[in-house]
Amino acid sequence: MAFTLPPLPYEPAALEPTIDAQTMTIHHDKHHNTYVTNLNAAVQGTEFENMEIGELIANLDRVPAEKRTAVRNNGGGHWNHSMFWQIMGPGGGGAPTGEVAQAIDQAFGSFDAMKEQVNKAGAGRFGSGWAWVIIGADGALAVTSTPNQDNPLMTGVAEQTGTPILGVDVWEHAYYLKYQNRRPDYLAAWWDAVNWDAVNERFRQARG
Ligand code: MN3
Repeated sequence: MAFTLPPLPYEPAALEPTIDAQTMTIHHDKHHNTYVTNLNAAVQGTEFENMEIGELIANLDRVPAEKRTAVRNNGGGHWNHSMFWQIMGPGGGGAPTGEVAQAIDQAFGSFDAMKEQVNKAGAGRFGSGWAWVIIGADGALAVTSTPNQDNPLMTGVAEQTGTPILGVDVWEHAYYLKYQNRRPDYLAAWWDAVNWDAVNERFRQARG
C-alpha cells in the first residue's frame, strides 16, 4: 500500500487573503505531491510502505541507512504538509479556544506570548524549515523549530522531540508569491488562517 496525497480539505482560495490560491495550489498539488511520490519510491517493496506515516518518521533508525535520508526528507514532508492543511481553514484565526487555550496560557502566559515565540522561531530559522508548538517530554506546550522537512517526532534529528499540535511552514514556497522576502509578515498574517478546532483535536489526541 502506497502513501497518498490527501485532498486539500477546502478550496485553494479559501484562505485568502492570508494565503493566495495560487500558492495553495502549487504548494499542495506540486510540492506535497512530490514528497509523496519520492517517499513511495524510497519505501516501495519494504515493510515501511505499510507503516503509519507518524510511526515511520518517529523510527528513522529502523530505516536502512541508504534510504534514511529520502524517508527523513520526504516522509517528513508528507507528515508536515498533511498536518499543515488540516490546522488551517476558512473562517479561522482569532483567539485559541477550548482546552488548548488553557494549555497555552499555562505554558506561555498568553496567546500573544506564544505567537511571539513561534514567529521568532520561524523568522530565525535560516533557510527552509518549520516552527512548531509541541507537547514536550514534560507534557507542557513548547515552541521549537526544525530545518528542512524535519519534524519534532524525529528522535535524534529534531531540535526538540515532542508531538506537534501546530506547525507553520517557513519554506519560501509557502509564502513567496504574496509576501516575497517578508517572512515575518507572512508569519504575522498566518495566524488568521489557523483552525483552532483542528488544533484542539490534535491536542486531545496527543494527550490520549
Ligand atoms: Mn511546504
